[in-house]
Amino acid sequence: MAKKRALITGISGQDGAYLAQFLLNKGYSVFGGERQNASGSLWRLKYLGIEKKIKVIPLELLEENNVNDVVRNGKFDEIYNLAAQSFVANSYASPIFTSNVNALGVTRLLEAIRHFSNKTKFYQASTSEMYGNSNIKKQSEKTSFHPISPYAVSKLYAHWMVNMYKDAYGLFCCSGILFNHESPLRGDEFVTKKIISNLAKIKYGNLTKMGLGNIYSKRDWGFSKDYVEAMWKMLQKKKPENYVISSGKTYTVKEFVNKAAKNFGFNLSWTGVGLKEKAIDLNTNKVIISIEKKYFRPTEVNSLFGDSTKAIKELKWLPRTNLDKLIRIMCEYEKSKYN
Ligand code: NAP
Ligand code: G4F
Repeated sequence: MAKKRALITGISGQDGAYLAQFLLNKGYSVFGGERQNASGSLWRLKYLGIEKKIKVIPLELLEENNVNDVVRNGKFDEIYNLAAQSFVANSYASPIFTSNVNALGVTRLLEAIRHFSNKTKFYQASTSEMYGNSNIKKQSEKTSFHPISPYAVSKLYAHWMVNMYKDAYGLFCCSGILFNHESPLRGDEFVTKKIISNLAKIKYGNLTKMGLGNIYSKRDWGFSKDYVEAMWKMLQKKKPENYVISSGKTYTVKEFVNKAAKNFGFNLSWTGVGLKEKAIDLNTNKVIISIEKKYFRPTEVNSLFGDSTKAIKELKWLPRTNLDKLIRIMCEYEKSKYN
């Protein structure tokens, strides 16, 4: 039987790398879309030892003709749209670019599928950020959306477009509403990676301290490698449906810092409030974390806490890696850079 053909947009990103690895193990031919003016690095694919197994093709979501050509010529069985301007904090400075890629980029892909490849199944990377500050304690597929950043608004547009193309044109398209997921391959700007890589630099390198923003926001953090499996499972269902994918546990950023610091042998003591709050390492009596205004956002999602009951039941999917284990994996990776 011919190998299934999958296109992953955003192949250079965290999830792109783990999903590519997962699909190769399933026997797929994997094509990866890389944008023009890309960061130029496929280091994540190299780290996983799969860069030679992926057929990388130029794919810029801002370019309608490029999107049409790739979809028309690719004859893909499945397309996973992971490409996005994915950093919430940056979306306030670049709301138009963020919308063009994250919102209209998805319409370009859906239109291309509708016109040139309407049997291709489509996965869209939706996000828990779409819930905003929900008054529902645990967010599920039934919880209503109140996006509060340009990023979240752009993603909700895409989410509803996917629903619309499914209903109006009968395309097999669906969205995974994924809560935060992390790994050693996470971008340096995201808080988990920032905390762990900076703790490593403080312990083994030349950094003396790091600044953070709102350490009281809560996130439901899981492991990217577990979450990409759910994306694939969604496209193997008979009918397309949306699913929440989360760990079902929530922690503050401060709790994350405390757990990560223990992995490096720091003995943290917190003092002060607001912008005066800081963490001292009692081993050295030095301040290693301070709070800095520049890291606060104009609007903040205070708490995310996911309910994946539907995915657990219908996809037989489980979050296998708890936060302590995830932090251990990420810390070991950073420590290995200094050995
Ligand atoms: P990521 O590491 O930031 O990767 C984003 C990818 O999109 C990169 O490959 C990037 O290319 C590419 N890209 C950006 N603009 C593009 C454009 N105009 N045309 C084509 N490609 C473009 O993100 P991730 O953590 O893997 O997340 C994957 C997807 O899931 C994203 O859509 C994100 O919004 C969504 N999501 C993530 C999480 C999470 O916690 N990780 C949770 C929910 C949803 P460059 O390398 O060139 O920048
Ligand atoms: O790691 P973050 O930047 O992730 P955020 O904003 O939750 O978004 C991530 O998860 C979403 C799913 O919910 C994805 F859709 C999105 O693409 C991305 O992957 O920030 C997490 C929390 C925020 O509350 C932020 O205000 O950490 C807080 N924070 C505190 N200090 C900080 C910092 N965030 C960053 N990036 N840097 C800080 O210094």
